[in-house]
Amino acid sequence: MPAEQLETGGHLIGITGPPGAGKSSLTAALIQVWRRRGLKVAILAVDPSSPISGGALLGDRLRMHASGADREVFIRSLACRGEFGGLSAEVWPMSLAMLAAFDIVLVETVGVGQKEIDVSKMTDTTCFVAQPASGDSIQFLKAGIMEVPHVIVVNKEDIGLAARKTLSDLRNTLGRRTDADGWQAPALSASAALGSGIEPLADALDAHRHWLLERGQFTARRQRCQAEWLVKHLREEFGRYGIHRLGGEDALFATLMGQSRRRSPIAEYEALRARVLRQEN
Ligand SMILES: Nc1nc2c(ncn2[C@@H]2O[C@H](COP(=O)(O)OP(=O)(O)O)[C@@H](O)[C@H]2O)c(=O)[nH]1
Ligand SMILES: [Mg+2]
Repeated sequence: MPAEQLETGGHLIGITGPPGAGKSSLTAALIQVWRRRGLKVAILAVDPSSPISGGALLGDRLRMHASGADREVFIRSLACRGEFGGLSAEVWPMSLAMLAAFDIVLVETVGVGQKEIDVSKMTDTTCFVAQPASGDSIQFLKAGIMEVPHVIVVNKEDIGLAARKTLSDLRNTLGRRTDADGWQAPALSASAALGSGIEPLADALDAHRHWLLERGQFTARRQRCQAEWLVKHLREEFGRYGIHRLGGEDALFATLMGQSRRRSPIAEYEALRARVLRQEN
């Protein structure tokens, strides 16, 4: 077991993609795989189109698949969106806190373009669910509007040709591109309806986590997420003025990344907040 794994605990995963691509369906299918592997799973569904029914839908799917109530699976539908460039500022510390009790915390968000950036900056691993025959995601990738996710999955492979074509288009677009860490995102095919391709999807998500752990980049990634969150949250509360008071965004980011002692995001936020307020007096 890589040394980092002991201190970092669970896996924080973001699943995003256009409405109707099958994020909730794939999540329900993934839960079955993870439960078979003996993992405790928490799901936070952030769906602005149907904050309540989104979660209820997922709950229904689960009841369809799982027999009886499962105490090791936690599902919440969150109606918090907007203040944080898409995602509510609370989602990240909440999901991080949940990692103490669950092996996997998955955040489902709707995204069709720039919005994915939010969740990709909050999670260890980001999974993008592509809709067959929709060229949007490919255009966003090509234009560099969308950050390359860590895992791409074309859902609904049961519909055949259109799904295969989207998969090959995506693979061509991705080519040998890697993210800033050097990870090359795999593009997979699955069907939540048939339950096909779900094990490989779970494996690909886990492979990215292991890849980060083996390179000692896992903790650094978490730290980067925390720094992004702190800076964004501070900017939201105090505006550019507040960030300026703390030495400017670049310097603040560098300081936060350089810290060896890690505090919880809330404790860190309170400390920074106190510094801004002290200076204002
Ligand atoms: N044919 C087919 N339909 C699917 C599949 N997965 C989901 N769907 C359907 O696609 C629609 C949207 O699914 P949902 O999981 O709610 O998508 P979300 O909005 O991305 O969470 C629903 O009507 C699902 O039944 C699949 O693998 N194959
Ligand atoms: Mg959904």
